[in-house]
Amino acid sequence: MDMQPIPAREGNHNLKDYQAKRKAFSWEEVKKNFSWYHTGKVNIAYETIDRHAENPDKKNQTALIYSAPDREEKLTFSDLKNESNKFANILKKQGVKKGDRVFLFMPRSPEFYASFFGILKVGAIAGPLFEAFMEQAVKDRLEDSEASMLITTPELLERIPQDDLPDLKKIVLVGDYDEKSDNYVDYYKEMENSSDQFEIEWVDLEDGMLLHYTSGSTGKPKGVYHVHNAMIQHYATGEWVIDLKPDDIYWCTADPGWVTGTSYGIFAPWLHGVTNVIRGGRFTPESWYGTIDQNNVTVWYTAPTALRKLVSSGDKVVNQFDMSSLRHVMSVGEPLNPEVITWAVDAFGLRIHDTWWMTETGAMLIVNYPVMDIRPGSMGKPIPGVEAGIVDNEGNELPPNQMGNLAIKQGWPSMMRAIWKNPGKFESYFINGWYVSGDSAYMDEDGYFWFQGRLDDVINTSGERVGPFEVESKLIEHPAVAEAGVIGKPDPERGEIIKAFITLNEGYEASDELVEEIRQFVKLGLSAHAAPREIEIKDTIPKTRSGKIMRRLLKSWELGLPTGDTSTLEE
Ligand code: 6R9
Repeated sequence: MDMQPIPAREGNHNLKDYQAKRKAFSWEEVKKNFSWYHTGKVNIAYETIDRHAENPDKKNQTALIYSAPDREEKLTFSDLKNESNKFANILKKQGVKKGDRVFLFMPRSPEFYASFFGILKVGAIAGPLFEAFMEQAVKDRLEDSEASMLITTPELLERIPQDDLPDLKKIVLVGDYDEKSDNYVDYYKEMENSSDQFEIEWVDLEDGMLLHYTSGSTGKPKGVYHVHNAMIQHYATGEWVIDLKPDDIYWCTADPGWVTGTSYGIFAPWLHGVTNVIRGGRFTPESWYGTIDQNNVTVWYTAPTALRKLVSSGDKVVNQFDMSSLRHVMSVGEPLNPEVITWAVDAFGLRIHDTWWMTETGAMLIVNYPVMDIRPGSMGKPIPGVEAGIVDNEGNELPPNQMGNLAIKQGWPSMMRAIWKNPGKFESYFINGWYVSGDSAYMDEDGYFWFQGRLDDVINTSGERVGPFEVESKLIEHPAVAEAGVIGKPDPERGEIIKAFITLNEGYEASDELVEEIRQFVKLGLSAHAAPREIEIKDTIPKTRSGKIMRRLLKSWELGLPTGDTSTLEE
């Protein structure tokens, strides 16, 4: 990409001397910003909410602006403290203890955030799920984590296979319901009678707080386990990268089912005590621009898929809104197209700062600082305290401009501490002291990193990580489907779309109706974002001699590329 770098904006002094900051850096300095550094009492919920609620200057500041088509609400830090205390008392009464897994399966709402912090306050581990998940996706996650409690809404209840989940003791229902059961807890009724005083369960920095399920190229989704210590990096990146200032109105568009929606939709902004906008409801260009305009959002963290949709909605739409409150915009989740950066400079007079990280890494690692000159198409440079490199398959570092595995030297604060109940999987991420990301990239002479692609078969569709295995497994559950191979196919708006190749069982005839029926089957069984947009019926699916589906070959066929080494192809 030979686009000219876009220089840093005047007046933005955050981390001006990048090299000096890197050299002199120690995480110890960052730790001094936390109250536990002085008191020894650790809990991320305390640092995020209660600490501000106990500060006379901050307690009545709006912490959360909730804005949805049918509901507008504001909560102060004091409100959030009280509401989460009440919920923590409910959990305690139900016998939830430190280390228990408590899942949340519901749309974004003030109740979600009260419950989330309530879970952390009793020392339990929170597991947020996308509201879009269907039965199989919900079951896989609750089963693997052995969750004992779930907070959901009556509308979503039918997607929870209660009989198949022996560990799930109680379900808290947020909303009216008819069916009575000893397993159900009425959220509103219990909250009414619950005390807003609660003694927080103090934990260790290395105790668990969050379980985020994410997809790999093989197997079921895996539980990425994060500990309270991650707050050190949430805080630091909130300062250096998000550039949060006390008067900011911040909006992160991500759902808390995705790590971006917790690390940067919850922790980073509230650790810094800023006002946080949470938007419910569906995406439309008008509703998103409107959110910025109405709330005077100053700092905005979003994703390329949404930005591409905004670009294609045209200038006419953006010109109806006042975007002048914005000071700083960032992106994550997929490659940020240089065209989108150019568009943003025209549309709001601002550059978009790309950031790179993963569910496993817990927080940003490679970024474009506010003060950095942006090279459109590059993810930027590693934050202080983090060493990134390009390594070969043995973990040897490669020179600049050579493509290889994007890897990070072990030892940053927000790193996952385990893959839930799967130590082998966890070990497999590391070679020679490096955490190997699964992405390929190169670094230029000036230390900027450039994303090239995924090295495994993981699909990134509209910023969502989808494992082909999960989709294939669901496909072959359909009576008509014999075998399935699933790939990501490049798409200008969504990054990639899911394409499935299937073979049919005896007695089934290929037809458009059948293809649509199979698509719906995945959509209703797994989730809308995991349903293949394209399904092609084949006579055979290419497999290796050991029976593995050769997705790479399917992809080469699809894209008309050379097929490479097919020596392991089954006859
Ligand atoms: C936070 C998050 C991680 C994968 C990652 C990479 C892709 C993330 C990116 C990016 C290009 C960026 N990815 N940020 N690709 N440029 N700035 O996204 O976590 O859902 O686990 O996805 O997403 O492939 O390996 P997660």
